Amino acid sequence: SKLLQYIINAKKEDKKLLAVLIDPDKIELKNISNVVNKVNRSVVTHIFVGGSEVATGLTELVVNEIKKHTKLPVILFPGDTIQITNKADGLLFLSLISGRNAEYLIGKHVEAASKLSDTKLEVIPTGYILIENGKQTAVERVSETKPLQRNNIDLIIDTAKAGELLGMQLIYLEAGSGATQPIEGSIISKVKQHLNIPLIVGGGIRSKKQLQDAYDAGADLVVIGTAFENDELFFDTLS
Ligand code: 1GP
Repeated sequence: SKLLQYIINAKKEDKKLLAVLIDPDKIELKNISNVVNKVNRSVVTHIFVGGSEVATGLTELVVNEIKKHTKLPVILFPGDTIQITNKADGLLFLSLISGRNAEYLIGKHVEAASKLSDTKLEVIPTGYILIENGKQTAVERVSETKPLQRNNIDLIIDTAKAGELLGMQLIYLEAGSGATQPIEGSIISKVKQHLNIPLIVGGGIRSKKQLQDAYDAGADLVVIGTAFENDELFFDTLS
């Protein structure tokens, strides 16, 4: 459990972690070396790979290419079982616990089980909580679930707590890729107060200030996709 232990240790030492999310659907293979080199010389600590809708086999090609150019850990953040590849180092085994679609709570996991036991991937059980941010996100559409309302803080806290009690090792608060507004600091800090496991936050973070706000509120690891897709120099502005 090397990857998970690293995240737990970072949390203990209050060392903040930053993941870039690479969507295999939105990157060209020939651009990967260039993009990954920019990531390598930045403060980014992890590379997440995944998307809501990715063609069969594409994730493997993309991960293979990324691995050629970096020593950073590459962790799958899959929207579906076809995105599983043993070319990565680990996988967030996501249960969409904000929703009530059995497929995304346990169904896909059953489908993936034998495939996963044939790989050396470090599998990290993760409670994935989608929070409403003003517009419909891909996760909501693909999973056919409703996000939690951001003013229903008690429900958000209880959902995170239940995830921890079920044995999940990480909680991921998600506003959705390309969200208009990231998850508010007040939500992050309240969830954090009730949680013993590390907290991941992502969706709609597009500035250094928004990143810092998420860390200050208690995020242990922040995920950024869109801001880097739109501006490959984005991470250069952080230090
Ligand atoms: C999406 O949380 C990640 O799953 C990242 O979102 O693309 O908005 O940075 P953005």
